[in-house]
Amino acid sequence: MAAAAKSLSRGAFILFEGVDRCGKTTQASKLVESLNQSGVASELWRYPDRTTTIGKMIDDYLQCKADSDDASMHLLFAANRWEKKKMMEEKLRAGVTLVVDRYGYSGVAFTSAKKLPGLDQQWCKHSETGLVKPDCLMYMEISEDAAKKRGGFGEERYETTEMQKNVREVFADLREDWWNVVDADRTIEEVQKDVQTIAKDAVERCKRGKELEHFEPGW
Ligand code: DGP
Repeated sequence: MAAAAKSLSRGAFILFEGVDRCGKTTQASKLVESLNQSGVASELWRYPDRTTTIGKMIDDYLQCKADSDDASMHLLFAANRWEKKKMMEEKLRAGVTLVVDRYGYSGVAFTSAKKLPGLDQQWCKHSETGLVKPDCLMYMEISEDAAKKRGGFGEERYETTEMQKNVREVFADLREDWWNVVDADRTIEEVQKDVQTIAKDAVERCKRGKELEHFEPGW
């Protein structure tokens, strides 16, 4: 009788997504701190990763220091995720939990929110196909009013009311049953409490050997 495949313990890929100013960066940092304190080896990752050569081109674009074709920029954002795919898999398999601030869902949401001919959601998804799929997604849902109260927009390219409205609509469209929708209108502490409960479950599932998944064609 063939031996049953042994499921391998690994770290969890926990993703935070949402519109700008939804509080995901604060929540992701706090989560990493609390996981590490409780003995779960964790790292905070962020996309775009502006430290790589590709990331520096993205940074110039976001800060409006450089302009480029929209399709090219979409592919650069995706390439910024692809260039760290191997490292991501290695870390997860080595048992490190990765708490990630934005990923391919932002890729699809921000590019398709531009509503440009040819750059629809399906086209945007192609460049993410094959990347590691998160084990847990926390969508930080914040009302337009609460987001506005958190301070004015900065200087970056996408920080306009119209763009954020479109991004919010695409996220609503992309939403799937397995997403954890977190009410981000509450205090930092209230939100963090829920975030930690959701994360704990994902960490446990991956510890027990949940298989690593990748985005399938047409996801
Ligand atoms: P952040 O560093 O999280 O504030 O992200 C910078 C901006 O870039 C933010 O407005 C969201 C946007 N963004 C993040 N990822 C992508 C992506 O893959 N594609 C596009 N077009 N925009 C993205």
